[in-house]
Amino acid sequence: MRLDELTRGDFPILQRIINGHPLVYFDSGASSQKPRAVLEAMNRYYERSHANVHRSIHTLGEEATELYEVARDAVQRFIGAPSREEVVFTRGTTDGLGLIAETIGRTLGKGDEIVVTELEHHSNLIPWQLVAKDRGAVLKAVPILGDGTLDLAALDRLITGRTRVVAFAHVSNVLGTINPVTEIIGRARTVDAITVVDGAQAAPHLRLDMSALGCDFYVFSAHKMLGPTGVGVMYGRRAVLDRLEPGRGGSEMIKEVWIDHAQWNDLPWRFEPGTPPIAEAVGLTAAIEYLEKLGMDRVAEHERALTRQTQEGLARIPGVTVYGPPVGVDRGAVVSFAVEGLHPHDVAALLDAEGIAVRAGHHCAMPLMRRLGVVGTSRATFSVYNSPDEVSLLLTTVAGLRSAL
Ligand code: C6P
Repeated sequence: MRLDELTRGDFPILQRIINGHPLVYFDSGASSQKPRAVLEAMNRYYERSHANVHRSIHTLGEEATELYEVARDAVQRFIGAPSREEVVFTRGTTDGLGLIAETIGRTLGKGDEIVVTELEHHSNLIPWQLVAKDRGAVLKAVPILGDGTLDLAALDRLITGRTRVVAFAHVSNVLGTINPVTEIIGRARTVDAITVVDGAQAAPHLRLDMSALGCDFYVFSAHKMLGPTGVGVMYGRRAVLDRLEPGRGGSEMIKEVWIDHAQWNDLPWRFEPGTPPIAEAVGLTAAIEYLEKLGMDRVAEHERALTRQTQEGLARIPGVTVYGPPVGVDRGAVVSFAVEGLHPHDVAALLDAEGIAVRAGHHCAMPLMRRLGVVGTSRATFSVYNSPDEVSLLLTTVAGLRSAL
């Protein structure tokens, strides 16, 4: 059975009729839909076990803490992290990247260099701009080549003895490019730079193994991988976390506090100030269990097929441009395209009139838009519940837009 046939009935929202048409949801890259298992787990938690975590010894306090820490075990397993102490809950990818930038930022000095890439989401660019401005550090970007892949020869030139941080996306949210993570990390290692990987568009689609990747930090959001909004993960390599002062403080991230100083809590709680997103972590456990049951290799294979069908089909329509690595090069579940004569927003609006949800605009990657020479793109992104028939509908509808011009 195909994955969409297996999963579709688990997603209540997919029953919706939009503008008189059955919903075709091709915007999972912005936020995926949620299976009933996630909704029920969160509801059950609030109905039966809610209390704050790590502070109350009453039964509900213990139950909530247990459920929250079980979520950490689930994440550790899902991303192949060597230890649970390396899994820190955040509010999402942006929050995680901000936390890392603030934390590492304090260790940077004038003239230190931060290397990012031209295809970064603003969430992996602006925090570094703020840090660079604050510390007098220098921000450099690895350019992309014509096929949407990174210019690794330029990376070699940009990494110098002053490079302290190399921060880059695992998968581009616009082009779908899968960056060669281990290769980039290998080069960053030669100068002992800290590596930060934005996994927002990879975690929902690829089998992850932190031990194999060897990065210092890896961040992602639950809401793009069938989980709830408001919770994300910052994986941090223990050797690095151990030597970093917490970037943010308050609440239960301490052991002992005096007026003028404090002693930090153990990992991972040292990096989790304030009441965490507990119900959301419970929802994330359910999302991970759902994905694990399907099998991440199968998920990747299903989405790879949809991506390829979309790339090939769109490329055959006259006047349609498809961005990013060509067919045959492995990429994430993302296809950005342009329809000649139509603004990307018009494409999205016309598709919405047919019940097809795609995203259009700059996708929070303005430097990349500038590099591509466009104001924006239309973008279809896929998840486990999408089918080849839905892709066929997208293709005929886009072809119809062109011939109606
Ligand atoms: N990209 C998209 O439609 P948050 O919003 O914090 O969960 O994720 C931010 C983020 C960071 N990095 C990458 C590569 C991303 O794709 C995103 C979110 C969405 O492409 C919304 S702009």
